[in-house]
Amino acid sequence: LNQKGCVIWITGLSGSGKSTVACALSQLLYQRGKLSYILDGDNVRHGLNRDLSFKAEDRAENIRRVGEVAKLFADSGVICIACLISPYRTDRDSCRAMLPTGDFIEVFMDVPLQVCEARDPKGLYKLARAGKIKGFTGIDDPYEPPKDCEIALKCELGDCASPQQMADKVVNFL
Ligand code: GGZ
Repeated sequence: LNQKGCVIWITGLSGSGKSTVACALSQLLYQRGKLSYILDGDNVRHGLNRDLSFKAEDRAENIRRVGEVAKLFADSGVICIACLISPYRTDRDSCRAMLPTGDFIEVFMDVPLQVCEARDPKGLYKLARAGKIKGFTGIDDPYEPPKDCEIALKCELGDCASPQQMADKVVNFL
């Protein structure tokens, strides 16, 4: 395997495009002969982490487990792309601390709540606004943006780069 493992940790609100960018990035890496694997919060919560809720301590455990698994992938030489809301800075920093310096690349989907809410691909924001989902990130649960992430992918109203362009930025960083 002609590559070194690492963890690319994509954080951001629901609907900010984490999974889409992860997918585009994985394809770009594949084209360059690099093996990657995506750990998506939404998927992992159906299996490994199906015992966890969305309260703060369960989100912390969700992120800790995915961090540990991501580290195993990185150890094996795979580029592991983890995409989770991971709303708390301290949880993300704990994952960073599991890896050698430089092997944890934090990518922030810097997308205003307004944009995520307008997209609302699964109708979850609508349910959260109606009080049918409690503790929804960005509505009645916190999101702490990174203070010094490696990459910020900024997207403003009416001005979002394509997923490919965003994935390109990550590849250039690597
Ligand atoms: C946030 C929630 C919630 C609540 C369900 N808050 O955009 P999605 O729908 O498809 O992905 C989101 C997913 C978030 O899981 P994570 O493992 O990434 O979250 S965390 O890192 O905070 O543990 C969202 C859906 O689950 N979802 N309820 N209350 N997102």
